[in-house]
Amino acid sequence: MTGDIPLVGIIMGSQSDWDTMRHAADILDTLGVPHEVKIVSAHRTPQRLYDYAQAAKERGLKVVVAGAGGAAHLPGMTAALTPLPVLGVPVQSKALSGQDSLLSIAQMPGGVPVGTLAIGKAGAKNAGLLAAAILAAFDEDLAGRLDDWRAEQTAAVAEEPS
Ligand code: RP5
Repeated sequence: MTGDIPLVGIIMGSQSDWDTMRHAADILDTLGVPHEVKIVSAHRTPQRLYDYAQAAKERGLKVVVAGAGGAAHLPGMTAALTPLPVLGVPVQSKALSGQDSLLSIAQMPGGVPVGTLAIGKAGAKNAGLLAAAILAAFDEDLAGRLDDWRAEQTAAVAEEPS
């Protein structure tokens, strides 16, 4: 679903974040939610960040999913520059296993919210699901696909371990 006009922008601080952030893209693909994927670093490409965040709403995006690791300023800076909801994914860092990323993203000052997910793959997957749920509030077809996905997940849980 990267060909259609994107509703969700997935951004990440580095190529090295893609192994984590691909899980947000995968779930949006599964649910048929048009999205785009970009590398936008708060530290290495600050002008790209400004340009992306300031144009995001005007371009038709509805939700931004931002993943970063370490001193993870990308989600917070994005939230400061766009009125769109921003979902932050703490990428698991090498030095501190993502605790640094988590606290950098979660501990925003009051007034500039970032919806912070779990560290790593689970957080990226849930960010995709949460972005879809936000859009589904205004899209009955998508709401149906999300219900179906959740029902399949429930049906796939065995009652006993094999
Ligand atoms: C952050 O620094 C990125 O989000 C990434 O998680 C981390 C390390 O980046 P690389 O040195 O691997 O490019 O900005």
